Amino acid sequence: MKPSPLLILAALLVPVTSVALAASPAGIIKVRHQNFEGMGRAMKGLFDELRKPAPNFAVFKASATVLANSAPRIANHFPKGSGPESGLKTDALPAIWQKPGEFTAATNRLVGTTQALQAAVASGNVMQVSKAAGDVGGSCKNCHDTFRKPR
Ligand code: ASC
Repeated sequence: MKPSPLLILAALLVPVTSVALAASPAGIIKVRHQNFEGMGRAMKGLFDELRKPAPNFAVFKASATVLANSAPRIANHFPKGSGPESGLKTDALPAIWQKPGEFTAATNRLVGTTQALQAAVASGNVMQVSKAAGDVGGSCKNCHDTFRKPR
């Protein structure tokens, strides 16, 4: 059966609209929320597992992988124009753009602690995982304290 011209047009428009959405402030904010929400779920999975008497290292590994893959993306998640001035719903504070050096230092700290978490998981030692997970949480908080609207 020959696809209808309308179907062909719709198929052609999907990538065009996706690219436009990704480049718009709304698309940027959506993608960064997804990244942070994924990190939040990974943190919950990690700490829930740490509370168990015999933690499963496969869960640690999955959480650490999400965190280490997601953290470096933050550097690209706050282009100019994607803050509160966009008029969109965001907890991002203007400090992100006013103190770019401090913001980069805070995101780099998170990247470092997530890599240390991966190393701790690889060590097979629960105490090391616990310590490294606390350091990741500290890096989240460090950034939220200055760069996210208080909740
Ligand atoms: C988490 C999570 C955060 C941080 C933060 C640390 O598990 O979702 O946003 O840790 O609460 O203070």
